[in-house]
Amino acid sequence: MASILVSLETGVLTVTLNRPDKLNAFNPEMHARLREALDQAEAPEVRAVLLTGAGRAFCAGQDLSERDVSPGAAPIDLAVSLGSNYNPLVRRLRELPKPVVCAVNGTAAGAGANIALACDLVIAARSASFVQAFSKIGLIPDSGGTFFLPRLVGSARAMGLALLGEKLSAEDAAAWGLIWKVVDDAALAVQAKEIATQLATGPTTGYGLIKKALSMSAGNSLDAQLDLERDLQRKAGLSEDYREGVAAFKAKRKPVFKGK
Ligand code: T3D
Repeated sequence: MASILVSLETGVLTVTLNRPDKLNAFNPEMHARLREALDQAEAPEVRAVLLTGAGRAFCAGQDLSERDVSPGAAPIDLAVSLGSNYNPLVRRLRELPKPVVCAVNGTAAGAGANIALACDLVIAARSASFVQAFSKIGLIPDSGGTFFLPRLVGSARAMGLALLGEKLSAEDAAAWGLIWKVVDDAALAVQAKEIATQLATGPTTGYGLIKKALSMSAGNSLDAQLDLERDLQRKAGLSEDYREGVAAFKAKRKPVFKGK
Protein backbone atom coordinates (compact mmCIF):
# COMPACT_ATOMS: atom_id res chain seq x y z
CA MET A 1 0.00 0.00 0.00
CA ALA A 2 1.40 3.42 -0.96
CA SER A 3 2.20 5.46 2.16
CA ILE A 4 1.39 8.70 0.34
CA LEU A 5 -1.50 9.15 -2.10
CA VAL A 6 -1.36 11.98 -4.62
CA SER A 7 -3.99 13.31 -7.00
CA LEU A 8 -4.23 16.46 -9.10
CA GLU A 9 -7.58 18.08 -9.89
CA THR A 10 -8.31 21.64 -11.03
CA GLY A 11 -4.92 22.88 -9.88
CA VAL A 12 -5.16 21.29 -6.41
CA LEU A 13 -2.58 18.63 -5.56
CA THR A 14 -4.15 16.50 -2.83
CA VAL A 15 -1.54 14.68 -0.75
CA THR A 16 -2.84 12.06 1.68
CA LEU A 17 -0.74 10.52 4.46
CA ASN A 18 -1.69 6.87 4.09
CA ARG A 19 -0.55 4.59 6.91
CA PRO A 20 -3.91 4.49 8.70
CA ASP A 21 -3.09 1.37 10.75
CA LYS A 22 -0.18 3.42 12.25
CA LEU A 23 -2.24 6.60 12.58
CA ASN A 24 -0.17 7.87 9.62
CA ALA A 25 3.00 7.98 11.73
CA PHE A 26 6.15 8.83 9.77
CA ASN A 27 8.79 6.27 8.81
CA PRO A 28 11.65 6.98 6.38
CA GLU A 29 9.68 5.56 3.45
CA MET A 30 6.74 7.89 4.07
CA HIS A 31 9.13 10.86 4.35
CA ALA A 32 10.66 9.89 0.99
CA ARG A 33 7.26 9.57 -0.72
CA LEU A 34 6.15 12.90 0.76
CA ARG A 35 9.27 14.54 -0.63
CA GLU A 36 8.34 13.17 -4.08
CA ALA A 37 4.81 14.52 -3.70
CA LEU A 38 6.17 17.95 -2.82
CA ASP A 39 8.41 17.76 -5.89
CA GLN A 40 5.21 17.41 -7.91
CA ALA A 41 3.80 20.43 -6.09
CA GLU A 42 6.49 22.61 -7.67
CA ALA A 43 4.95 22.10 -11.15
CA PRO A 44 3.26 25.24 -12.56
CA GLU A 45 -0.06 23.42 -13.07
CA VAL A 46 -0.26 22.90 -9.30
CA ARG A 47 -1.60 26.11 -7.77
CA ALA A 48 -2.51 24.84 -4.28
CA VAL A 49 -1.70 21.82 -2.15
CA LEU A 50 -4.17 20.05 0.14
CA LEU A 51 -2.57 17.87 2.82
CA THR A 52 -4.69 15.40 4.79
CA GLY A 53 -4.61 11.95 6.39
CA ALA A 54 -6.34 8.64 5.72
CA GLY A 55 -8.38 6.94 8.42
CA ARG A 56 -9.11 8.21 11.91
CA ALA A 57 -5.93 10.24 12.47
CA PHE A 58 -4.15 13.01 10.61
CA CYS A 59 -0.68 11.95 11.79
CA ALA A 60 0.81 10.60 15.04
CA GLY A 61 4.28 12.04 14.33
CA GLN A 62 7.33 9.81 14.29
CA ASP A 63 6.59 6.07 14.11
CA LEU A 64 7.94 5.05 17.51
CA SER A 65 8.01 1.37 16.54
CA GLU A 66 11.06 2.33 14.43
CA ARG A 67 13.02 3.41 17.51
CA ASP A 68 14.93 0.64 19.29
CA VAL A 69 15.31 1.71 22.92
CA SER A 70 15.75 -1.80 24.32
CA PRO A 71 18.53 -2.28 26.93
CA GLY A 72 21.89 -2.32 25.19
CA ALA A 73 20.58 -0.78 21.97
CA ALA A 74 22.80 1.97 20.53
CA PRO A 75 21.92 5.57 21.45
CA ILE A 76 19.76 7.25 18.82
CA ASP A 77 20.87 10.61 17.42
CA LEU A 78 17.53 12.27 16.77
CA ALA A 79 19.30 15.27 15.19
CA VAL A 80 19.89 13.04 12.17
CA SER A 81 16.16 12.39 11.81
CA LEU A 82 15.28 16.06 12.23
CA GLY A 83 18.07 17.24 9.95
CA SER A 84 17.30 14.85 7.14
CA ASN A 85 13.52 14.53 7.30
CA TYR A 86 11.42 16.78 9.54
CA ASN A 87 13.28 20.08 9.18
CA PRO A 88 13.49 19.96 5.36
CA LEU A 89 9.79 19.08 5.27
CA VAL A 90 8.78 22.08 7.38
CA ARG A 91 11.05 24.39 5.37
CA ARG A 92 9.59 23.08 2.14
CA LEU A 93 5.98 23.65 3.25
CA ARG A 94 6.81 27.20 4.34
CA GLU A 95 8.89 28.07 1.29
CA LEU A 96 6.61 26.59 -1.38
CA PRO A 97 5.42 29.72 -3.23
CA LYS A 98 1.80 28.56 -3.35
CA PRO A 99 -0.82 27.95 -0.66
CA VAL A 100 -0.82 24.74 1.37
CA VAL A 101 -4.14 23.86 3.02
CA CYS A 102 -4.12 21.23 5.76
CA ALA A 103 -7.32 19.27 6.44
CA VAL A 104 -6.81 17.76 9.88
CA ASN A 105 -9.18 14.80 9.79
CA GLY A 106 -8.35 13.39 13.24
CA THR A 107 -5.62 13.35 15.88
CA ALA A 108 -2.52 15.34 15.00
CA ALA A 109 0.20 14.39 17.49
CA GLY A 110 3.91 15.15 17.89
CA ALA A 111 5.48 16.14 14.60
CA GLY A 112 2.07 15.47 13.02
CA ALA A 113 0.61 18.42 14.91
CA ASN A 114 3.43 20.77 14.00
CA ILE A 115 3.54 19.76 10.34
CA ALA A 116 -0.14 20.76 10.25
CA LEU A 117 0.77 24.12 11.83
CA ALA A 118 3.49 24.62 9.22
CA CYS A 119 0.80 24.68 6.53
CA ASP A 120 -0.73 27.99 5.50
CA LEU A 121 -4.35 27.38 6.32
CA VAL A 122 -5.46 24.69 8.76
CA ILE A 123 -9.03 23.46 8.80
CA ALA A 124 -9.92 20.68 11.24
CA ALA A 125 -12.75 18.21 11.76
CA ARG A 126 -14.68 18.83 14.99
CA SER A 127 -13.51 15.45 16.35
CA ALA A 128 -9.84 16.18 15.61
CA SER A 129 -7.31 17.12 18.26
CA PHE A 130 -3.80 18.53 18.53
CA VAL A 131 -1.32 16.92 20.92
CA GLN A 132 2.20 18.12 21.67
CA ALA A 133 2.95 14.53 22.66
CA PHE A 134 6.72 15.07 22.83
CA SER A 135 7.06 15.70 26.58
CA LYS A 136 5.33 12.37 27.29
CA ILE A 137 8.42 10.64 25.83
CA GLY A 138 11.02 13.08 27.11
CA LEU A 139 11.36 15.16 23.94
CA ILE A 140 10.80 18.79 23.03
CA PRO A 141 8.29 19.98 20.40
CA ASP A 142 10.03 19.79 17.03
CA SER A 143 9.06 20.33 13.39
CA GLY A 144 8.77 24.03 14.20
CA GLY A 145 6.58 23.58 17.27
CA THR A 146 8.67 25.86 19.48
CA PHE A 147 8.46 28.51 16.72
CA PHE A 148 4.80 28.25 15.73
CA LEU A 149 3.17 27.64 19.12
CA PRO A 150 4.18 30.83 20.99
CA ARG A 151 3.54 32.93 17.89
CA LEU A 152 0.08 31.48 17.34
CA VAL A 153 -1.25 31.12 20.89
CA GLY A 154 1.15 33.11 23.11
CA SER A 155 3.84 31.80 25.41
CA ALA A 156 1.58 30.82 28.35
CA ARG A 157 -0.55 28.49 26.25
CA ALA A 158 2.46 27.28 24.25
CA MET A 159 4.20 26.32 27.48
CA GLY A 160 1.12 24.54 28.83
CA LEU A 161 0.68 22.57 25.61
CA ALA A 162 4.38 21.65 25.45
CA LEU A 163 4.85 20.70 29.11
CA LEU A 164 1.57 18.88 29.71
CA GLY A 165 1.18 17.21 26.31
CA GLU A 166 -2.59 17.18 26.72
CA LYS A 167 -5.02 16.86 23.82
CA LEU A 168 -6.34 20.20 22.59
CA SER A 169 -9.70 19.81 20.89
CA ALA A 170 -10.13 21.22 17.39
CA GLU A 171 -12.73 23.67 18.76
CA ASP A 172 -10.29 24.98 21.38
CA ALA A 173 -7.54 25.09 18.76
CA ALA A 174 -9.74 27.35 16.62
CA ALA A 175 -10.80 29.46 19.62
CA TRP A 176 -7.13 29.88 20.63
CA GLY A 177 -6.11 30.97 17.14
CA LEU A 178 -3.96 27.89 16.51
CA ILE A 179 -5.89 27.04 13.33
CA TRP A 180 -8.13 28.78 10.78
CA LYS A 181 -11.38 26.97 11.53
CA VAL A 182 -13.21 23.85 12.63
CA VAL A 183 -16.02 22.19 10.69
CA ASP A 184 -18.28 19.19 11.18
CA ASP A 185 -16.50 15.92 10.43
CA ALA A 186 -18.77 15.12 7.49
CA ALA A 187 -18.08 18.52 5.92
CA LEU A 188 -14.27 18.52 6.24
CA ALA A 189 -13.28 16.94 2.92
CA VAL A 190 -15.68 19.07 0.87
CA GLN A 191 -14.93 22.35 2.64
CA ALA A 192 -11.16 21.84 2.56
CA LYS A 193 -11.33 21.03 -1.15
CA GLU A 194 -13.48 24.11 -1.78
CA ILE A 195 -10.94 26.35 -0.04
CA ALA A 196 -8.03 24.71 -1.87
CA THR A 197 -9.85 25.07 -5.21
CA GLN A 198 -10.62 28.72 -4.48
CA LEU A 199 -6.91 29.28 -3.81
CA ALA A 200 -5.93 27.30 -6.91
CA THR A 201 -7.89 29.72 -9.08
CA GLY A 202 -6.43 32.79 -7.36
CA PRO A 203 -3.38 35.01 -7.94
CA THR A 204 -0.70 32.41 -7.18
CA THR A 205 2.23 34.81 -7.48
CA GLY A 206 0.59 37.16 -4.99
CA TYR A 207 -0.16 34.27 -2.63
CA GLY A 208 3.49 33.22 -2.70
CA LEU A 209 4.51 36.78 -1.82
CA ILE A 210 1.94 36.91 1.01
CA LYS A 211 3.47 33.72 2.45
CA LYS A 212 6.92 35.23 2.27
CA ALA A 213 5.87 38.55 3.87
CA LEU A 214 4.05 36.93 6.79
CA SER A 215 6.79 34.42 7.38
CA MET A 216 9.54 37.08 7.39
CA SER A 217 7.54 39.32 9.75
CA ALA A 218 8.30 36.95 12.65
CA GLY A 219 11.92 38.09 12.74
CA ASN A 220 11.67 41.61 11.32
CA SER A 221 11.43 45.09 12.84
CA LEU A 222 8.61 47.31 11.54
CA ASP A 223 11.17 49.21 9.46
CA ALA A 224 12.50 46.06 7.85
CA GLN A 225 9.00 44.74 7.26
CA LEU A 226 7.89 47.99 5.58
CA ASP A 227 10.89 47.72 3.26
CA LEU A 228 10.05 44.10 2.54
CA GLU A 229 6.41 45.00 1.78
CA ARG A 230 7.63 47.65 -0.65
CA ASP A 231 9.88 45.17 -2.44
CA LEU A 232 7.32 42.35 -2.55
CA GLN A 233 4.54 44.72 -3.62
CA ARG A 234 6.73 45.78 -6.53
CA LYS A 235 6.84 42.13 -7.62
CA ALA A 236 3.10 41.66 -7.04
CA GLY A 237 2.34 44.78 -9.05
CA LEU A 238 4.34 43.45 -11.97
CA SER A 239 2.30 40.21 -12.10
CA GLU A 240 -0.27 39.53 -14.82
CA ASP A 241 -2.79 38.73 -12.10
CA TYR A 242 -2.54 42.23 -10.61
CA ARG A 243 -3.43 43.76 -13.97
CA GLU A 244 -6.27 41.27 -14.37
CA GLY A 245 -7.54 41.94 -10.82
CA VAL A 246 -7.69 45.70 -11.31
CA ALA A 247 -9.16 45.38 -14.84
CA ALA A 248 -11.86 43.03 -13.54
CA PHE A 249 -12.65 45.37 -10.65
CA LYS A 250 -13.07 48.30 -13.01
CA ALA A 251 -15.20 46.28 -15.43
CA LYS A 252 -17.30 44.92 -12.51
CA ARG A 253 -16.64 41.34 -13.59
CA LYS A 254 -15.04 38.29 -11.92
CA PRO A 255 -11.27 38.17 -12.42
CA VAL A 256 -9.73 35.24 -14.26
CA PHE A 257 -6.37 34.72 -12.62
CA LYS A 258 -3.72 32.68 -14.40
CA GLY A 259 -1.41 32.39 -11.41
CA LYS A 260 1.27 34.49 -13.14
O1 T3D B 1 12.40 9.99 16.45
C1 T3D B 1 12.58 10.97 15.74
O2 T3D B 1 12.78 10.87 14.53
C2 T3D B 1 12.56 12.34 16.35
C3 T3D B 1 11.37 13.07 15.87
C4 T3D B 1 10.26 13.01 16.56
C5 T3D B 1 9.01 13.64 16.08
C6 T3D B 1 7.82 13.11 16.86
O3 T3D B 1 6.76 13.12 16.32
S1 T3D B 1 8.06 12.55 18.46
C7 T3D B 1 6.40 12.17 18.97
C8 T3D B 1 5.96 10.84 18.46
N1 T3D B 1 4.53 10.64 18.61
C9 T3D B 1 3.97 10.39 19.78
O4 T3D B 1 4.60 10.33 20.81
C10 T3D B 1 2.49 10.10 19.75
C11 T3D B 1 2.23 8.73 20.34
N2 T3D B 1 0.80 8.41 20.22
C12 T3D B 1 -0.12 8.91 21.03
O5 T3D B 1 0.14 9.72 21.90
C13 T3D B 1 -1.51 8.44 20.81
O6 T3D B 1 -1.46 7.20 20.15
C14 T3D B 1 -2.36 9.42 19.97
C15 T3D B 1 -2.62 10.68 20.78
C16 T3D B 1 -1.68 9.78 18.66
C17 T3D B 1 -3.70 8.74 19.62
O7 T3D B 1 -4.26 8.22 20.81
P1 T3D B 1 -5.48 7.21 20.67
O8 T3D B 1 -5.93 6.88 22.05
O9 T3D B 1 -6.48 7.75 19.74
O10 T3D B 1 -4.87 5.90 19.96
P2 T3D B 1 -3.89 4.81 20.59
O11 T3D B 1 -4.70 3.66 21.07
O12 T3D B 1 -2.92 5.43 21.51
O13 T3D B 1 -3.05 4.35 19.28
C18 T3D B 1 -3.66 3.51 18.31
C19 T3D B 1 -2.56 2.66 17.72
O14 T3D B 1 -1.61 3.49 17.03
C20 T3D B 1 -1.79 1.93 18.80
O15 T3D B 1 -1.37 0.70 18.27
P3 T3D B 1 -2.09 -0.67 18.70
O16 T3D B 1 -1.98 -0.78 20.18
O17 T3D B 1 -3.52 -0.51 18.23
O18 T3D B 1 -1.34 -1.73 17.95
C21 T3D B 1 -0.60 2.83 18.99
O19 T3D B 1 0.52 2.14 19.52
C22 T3D B 1 -0.33 3.25 17.55
N3 T3D B 1 0.42 4.50 17.51
C23 T3D B 1 -0.01 5.71 17.87
N4 T3D B 1 0.95 6.61 17.70
C24 T3D B 1 2.02 5.94 17.23
C25 T3D B 1 1.68 4.60 17.09
N5 T3D B 1 2.55 3.69 16.65
C26 T3D B 1 3.79 4.12 16.34
N6 T3D B 1 4.17 5.42 16.45
C27 T3D B 1 3.33 6.34 16.88
N7 T3D B 1 3.71 7.64 16.96
